[in-house]
Amino acid sequence: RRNLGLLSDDQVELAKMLLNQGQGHLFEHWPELGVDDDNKKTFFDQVRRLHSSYPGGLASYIQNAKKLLADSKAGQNPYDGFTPSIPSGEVLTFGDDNFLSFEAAGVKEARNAIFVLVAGGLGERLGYKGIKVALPRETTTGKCFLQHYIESILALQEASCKLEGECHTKIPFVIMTSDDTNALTIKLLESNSYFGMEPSQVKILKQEKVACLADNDARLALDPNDKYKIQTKPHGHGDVHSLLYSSGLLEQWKSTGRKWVLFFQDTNGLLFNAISSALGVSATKGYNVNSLAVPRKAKEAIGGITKLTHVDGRTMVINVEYNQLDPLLRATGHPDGDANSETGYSPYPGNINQLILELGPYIEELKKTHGAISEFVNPKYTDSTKTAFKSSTRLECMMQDYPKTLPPTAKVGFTVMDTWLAYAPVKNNPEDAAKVPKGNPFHSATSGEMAIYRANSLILRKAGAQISDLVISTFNGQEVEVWPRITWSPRWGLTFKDVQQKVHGNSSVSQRSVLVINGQNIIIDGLSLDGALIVNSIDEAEVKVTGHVENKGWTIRHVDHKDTSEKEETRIRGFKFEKVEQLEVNYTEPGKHCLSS
Ligand code: UGB
Repeated sequence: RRNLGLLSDDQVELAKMLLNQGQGHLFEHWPELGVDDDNKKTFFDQVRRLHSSYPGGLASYIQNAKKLLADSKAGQNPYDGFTPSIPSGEVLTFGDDNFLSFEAAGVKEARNAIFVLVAGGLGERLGYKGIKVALPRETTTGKCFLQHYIESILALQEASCKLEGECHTKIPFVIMTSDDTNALTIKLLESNSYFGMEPSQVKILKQEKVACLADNDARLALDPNDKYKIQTKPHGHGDVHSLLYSSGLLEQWKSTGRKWVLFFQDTNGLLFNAISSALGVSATKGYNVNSLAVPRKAKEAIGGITKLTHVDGRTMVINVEYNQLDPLLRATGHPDGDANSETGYSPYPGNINQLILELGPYIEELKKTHGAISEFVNPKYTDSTKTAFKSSTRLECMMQDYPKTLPPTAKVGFTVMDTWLAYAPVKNNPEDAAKVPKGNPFHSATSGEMAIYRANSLILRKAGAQISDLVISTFNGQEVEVWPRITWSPRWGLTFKDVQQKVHGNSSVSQRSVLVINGQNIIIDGLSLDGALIVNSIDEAEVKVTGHVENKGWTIRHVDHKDTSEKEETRIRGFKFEKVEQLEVNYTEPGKHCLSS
């Protein structure tokens, strides 16, 4: 009350709302008018931000928190009343006729797509200091994840438009950032001319953090270092839905005929191998929601896609997060919990958090929910009385929980792909990765890069080329398969059909080789490679790569992750290339060329 004279009308309203929600402690320490007045005003700036960025405002946040904290204290299981069972979905086999026809359908649809990258996470598990999308996807070319994603979207745009004849569609690309990643993401884009994308195609939506909760009464926590600031933490990737809703972009896109929104995560270097076919599945099957999945090893830190049937008859196909799947199974008559079946995999496909939503029904749903996603709270209690927390907590939400509010008539499906083709995220630091149980994926920078070479080698093999077998090596304590280091630009091998048309069966690549294909019209026909070969060409050139290329190539040097003389990007993968000898050719003139030695 003593400070009322300081506050504007809307600040008074915010203060009243906080007091009504039992938040008087936030003001208890405030001195009289005239002392710390600027800090008090800044406090309300923050309150206003927290209030406006949450669907329903801060009062809703506090009420939701009270309910979820009470449920948590009572040990209430969020899946009470639900029985899990194995769902059925579309299972694709790479390279067969079914796969090729879904891929073709997906490329056709791509001109109606919008891509949304959720990149607000700091990647605490990886422990990397920078933003994760700036990490190299592989170190043969050194291209970062963001560059690869943008080049892949542009390649899809071009291929999709070609099918249409003349078409000038620019596929929109949204990046959700947070205070932790926003400035660095913008800097990465700006200092690289948006990696060839038109800046107007890119929309950045920054998520706000949410207020921390100090106790079971949902009293907001003050920052321990600043008593005029509420402590905040990330709310999770589920924020992407409310941000898209409030941005007004969805309606704009609908009015220009767009049909699909594709969500994806920050460090999956294989994802675009799977995008076209998965989009084809959505379009062909008419799915309102399509989640991409891969076979999952029990206990792997990815959610399991599960069919849930409630005692009241409701059913839904939804991701059950990895820490909840085991208790849910145990509580419903599966004494082994999250265990592998005789196939060696969990019967619940692994969610890789690539969602394809049909835009029209998505907008209709968001009109109802305003993008609010079912939340959860995960307090760490000091003891079994569950009366106090070890540190403040907050509500969280996940983007894959979007289908939870959908009506039973919604068409919710999923598409399972081979892991080698579609999923190799970079999430774990070297120490944690080395401790992963044998047989489970490391999800580290080491395995993420090696997975690119394995996938490209297997794709070329499937196209008929002879690719030498892998060798096994250990980097940063992780035993990984090392295949020939083959990479290509997305415009060269966007789909399997593209690769089939550009690689002829009479070609071979030895295990120690490096092959970089950088240009659209490069045909590998009768090449026998034993060493390092880099082929660059402009679009107007048509290059036939043939003959025997042999040189000393690149060797792989081990790097210890504790070796601080190396760059962090190198240390976390545990190896680097020593470029001993290579053949690099550049075709800069239009017309037909032949590399033959
Ligand atoms: N992210 C944000 O943009 N904002 C946030 O506040 C938090 C994250 P994590 P997680 O595919 O491997 C997910 O931390 O949440 C972005 C699925 O829930 O890497 O542990 C962040 O930048 C799980 O079901 O993953 O697990 C990143 O791009 C499983 O699918 C993305 O959200 C798992 O991913 C994911 O954040 C997986």
